[in-house]
Amino acid sequence: MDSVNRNVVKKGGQTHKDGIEASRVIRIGTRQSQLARIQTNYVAEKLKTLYPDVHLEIVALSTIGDIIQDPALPKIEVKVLFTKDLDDALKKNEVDLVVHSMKDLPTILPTGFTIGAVLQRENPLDAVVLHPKNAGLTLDTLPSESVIGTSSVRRAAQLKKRFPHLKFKQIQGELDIHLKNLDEKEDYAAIVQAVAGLKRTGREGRVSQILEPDDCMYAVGQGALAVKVRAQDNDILKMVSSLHHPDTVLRCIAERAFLKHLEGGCSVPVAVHTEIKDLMLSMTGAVFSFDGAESLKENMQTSVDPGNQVKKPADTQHVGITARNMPQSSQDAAEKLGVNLATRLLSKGAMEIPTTARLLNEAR
Ligand code: DPM
Repeated sequence: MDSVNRNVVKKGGQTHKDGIEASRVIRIGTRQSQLARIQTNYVAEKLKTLYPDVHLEIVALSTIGDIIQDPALPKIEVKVLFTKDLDDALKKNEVDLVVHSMKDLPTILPTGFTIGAVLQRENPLDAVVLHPKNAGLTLDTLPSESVIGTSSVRRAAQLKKRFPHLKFKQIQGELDIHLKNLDEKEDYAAIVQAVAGLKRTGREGRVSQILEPDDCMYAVGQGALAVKVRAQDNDILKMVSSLHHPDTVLRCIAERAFLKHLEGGCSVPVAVHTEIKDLMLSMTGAVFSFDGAESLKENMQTSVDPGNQVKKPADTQHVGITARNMPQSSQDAAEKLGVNLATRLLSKGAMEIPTTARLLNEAR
């Protein structure tokens, strides 16, 4: 357990301006992985700057998901494994907040929890990381039959279609393991990972090519950090809400609403692209067959006003996110956009896209 703030704990009874007792110790739970620890430290540092009097502690837990890494498990189940032990700790008041990559959080959170903060999104795109021997090449110029490693069916589906001369193979484990296997073995010509994770772990230098949305659209929530808290813990909710990045909140609400609505109707790879410009939230959403041969893609827009003064504080959750300090109307509009886009894809036949060929290696 490392302590982020070793300031002397003040005597009880003294209340911070945001309702947190100065004597209260705030515990932040994290998984043991390198990315999880870096992301947790980042959030802890932000909180420390905003609330210098509050005593923060980081509690690192190993989770079942860190131990069992079965690539055959559908991603949604993996998400549950990855978060179960931390959820127990949060429920039992052993920790007060948990930092997650937004894209690893299920669209329906376990009862009693909410996402109390969504931090400014890092670059949400995916990047190619080359085996050192291929330096200077791109997915276009890699020789025919080169093997690309990825554990994401979303990436494989899109890239198979776009780069038919390449082969795609499923890889297991986490970012550090992927990179180690890439460099130390001769199995893969390259791997594809989120720019955000590479940047945060100080590996931006390994990015050789950033994939634009025409080549590969990103996963729902990719690049954003989410702070999960107990839905009833008003003091903590109020404290972390100052971390909300309004544009990211609205984009994530739209993306999560889109995914949640699709999950009810079909189970194929899903990808998105969202943007807020001139008070318009624009969203492109797509579904793919596992081999990428079939796909459906649509765009819709809605007007939002993320910076607008809060006339009516939002009192409901939007796809698991609580942002009372942001206008309810914009959050409602973002959620509606996601649902409407999913409905349109379902009406255009998203349900008919084959869900067979689940295993990447069989898909070609
Ligand atoms: C989810 C996926 C992956 C992670 C599936 C997808 C990628 C699989 C992998 C839901 N979670 O993207 O289609 O490469 O292991 C994950 C990463 C990050 C958060 C690593 C990555 C960092 C970036 C971020 C694993 N979760 O995608 O390269 O904060 O979004």
